[in-house]
Amino acid sequence: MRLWRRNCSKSLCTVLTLVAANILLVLYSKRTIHNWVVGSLHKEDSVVALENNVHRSGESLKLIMKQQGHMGWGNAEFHPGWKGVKARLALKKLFQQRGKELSEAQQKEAQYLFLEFGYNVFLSDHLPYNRSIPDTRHARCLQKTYPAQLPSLSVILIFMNEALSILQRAITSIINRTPPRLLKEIILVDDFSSHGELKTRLDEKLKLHNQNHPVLLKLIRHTERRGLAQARNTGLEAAAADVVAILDAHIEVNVGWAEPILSRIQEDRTLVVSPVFDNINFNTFELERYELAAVGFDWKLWCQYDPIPQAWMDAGDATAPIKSPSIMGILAANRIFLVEIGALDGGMLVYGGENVELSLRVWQCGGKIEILPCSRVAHLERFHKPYAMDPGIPLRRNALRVAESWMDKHKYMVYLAWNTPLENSGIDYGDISSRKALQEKLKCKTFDWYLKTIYPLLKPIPDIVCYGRMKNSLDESVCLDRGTVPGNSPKMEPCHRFSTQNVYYLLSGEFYVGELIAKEVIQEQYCLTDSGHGEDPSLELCSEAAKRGQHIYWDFQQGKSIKNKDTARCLEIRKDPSGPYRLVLENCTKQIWKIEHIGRNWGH
Ligand SMILES: *[C@@H]1O[C@H](CO)[C@@H](O)[C@H](O)[C@H]1NC(C)=O
Ligand SMILES: *[C@@H]1O[C@H](CO)[C@@H](O)[C@H](O)[C@H]1NC(C)=O
Ligand SMILES: [Mn+2]
Repeated sequence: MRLWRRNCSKSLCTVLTLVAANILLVLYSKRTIHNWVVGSLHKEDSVVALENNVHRSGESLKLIMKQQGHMGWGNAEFHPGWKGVKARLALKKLFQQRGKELSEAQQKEAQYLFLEFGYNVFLSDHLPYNRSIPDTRHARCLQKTYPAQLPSLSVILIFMNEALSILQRAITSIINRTPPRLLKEIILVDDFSSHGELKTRLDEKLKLHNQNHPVLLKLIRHTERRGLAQARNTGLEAAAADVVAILDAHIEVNVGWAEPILSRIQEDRTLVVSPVFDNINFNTFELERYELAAVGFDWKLWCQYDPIPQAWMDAGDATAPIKSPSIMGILAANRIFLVEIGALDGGMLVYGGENVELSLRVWQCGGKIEILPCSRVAHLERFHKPYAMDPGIPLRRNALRVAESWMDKHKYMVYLAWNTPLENSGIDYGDISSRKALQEKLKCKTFDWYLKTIYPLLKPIPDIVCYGRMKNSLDESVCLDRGTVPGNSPKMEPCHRFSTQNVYYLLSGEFYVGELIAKEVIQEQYCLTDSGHGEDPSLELCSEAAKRGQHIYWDFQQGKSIKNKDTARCLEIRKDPSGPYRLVLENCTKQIWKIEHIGRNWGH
């Protein structure tokens, strides 16, 4: 999840800051992360360096490195810097705060557990399962009353290699903070964990719970790894209550979380609702309150917090449901309705994108999505996920599956954002006939309707004529790169697959450099600019550069020069003696450029 803290009166400012931070975060290369993670361990004199540690920690680190967004496979991508920073900080804090009290063996164990699970298991194991957390609801939520008669609730907790103490704390919070008459069952779905303590020890713990609360807990184990969407479906199939709440297992529900959900779904069975999340710090386990926000996504279908709709703010009721384009993943719905609209897409692999698929289907096929401000769930955001794979790989594959299933004529935007060719992408997104059958059966509306009616913030850009990495024929091992952030100097860098080397050439003559933003309000797209003086090209915010009359329009055709329409200077590269290639603006010498994917005018 990308997060930004929202302040009603300063939302735009907050958005801008956040987007800038995101751009920064995508910049770090594999080597940087390696230096950070390993470097920080080396510098941690008080602890045993990683190399001295058990072999498995080394393996875990390799796994993490892999998950931090290496560049090996295809052009899948993850935000490595963000996770790298967190990893570094977390390890540092872990030992600064606890290092003094811990024996060397304990320190090793804590470090091993941290790398294994992506959060401070050592600390979690020492915190009570029934710990109190701050009530983060708005004061007005406490005055709300709910009908005496409410639907029954099945809670589904899905997990894969979660620490047992985390699961125990989730279960305990649900039992203690849900009215017993409403809580029919808690269904645990294990997506084929390999971790030992989740086997017999979990069985024993569940038996203990069921002694106090007969038949409350059920456990279903997948016999092979089937991914998040399937795990959610498995839980849904087993559920029997009127309403299902499908949660991650690394959560603690807060007081009064269930009543707003149950009463709202009782009022309207076509609602899919989400609680508001607070963050459980993965190192300290302290709760960080998050402000209200709507949930959206970008064209990579990566989820993002969006501004709350103006209509909600105008209404002035802090407890009112917030209409939202999407959900983060955790959801509650009428069980029968959720099955009617097709549950989760079982064709999704690993995780990522399944939340957007469900969201589009809900809105386009007759349902609605709301965030309920009075229902709060604390969620632990790990610094790495347990699925042993670069998350960018399934995320891109799943995103293309969503695009092909639901986004009709706008699907090209997902390909563009992932820098993937529209034809012959080589990516197998699986059989989508079940999705098409649902569209027929439920008479779903178009994605165009969804964009116009539900999510006007997300803007298609139909006039991108070519996109991808851009190379000069003098040296095809280097690509135009967005350069250091903060900063506005584009560079030639060894080619890689992160979005800092994405280039989009528009019919208007603009060159977008870096990640495709394409969201209204968030005017953070950078344009290649000729300032008119000096040799150096720069990157300027497109919207502002256009207003200021800067020279952001270029003539370009595949295999030709890049010539500024105003200054008539060309973008060229020049090799300094014994140095790398440098970008310059100069009188044209017929250097030629190529962009990876020949596009077209995508039309309307
Ligand atoms: C947690 O459980 C213990 C033992 O049953 C009890 O003494 C304690 O008061 C509980 N704490 C909370 C916050 O409920
Ligand atoms: C570039 O071209 C202009 C106009 O043709 C000329 O006046 C100028 O001297 C040239 N600059 C260089 C560095 O050759
Ligand atoms: Mn989660």
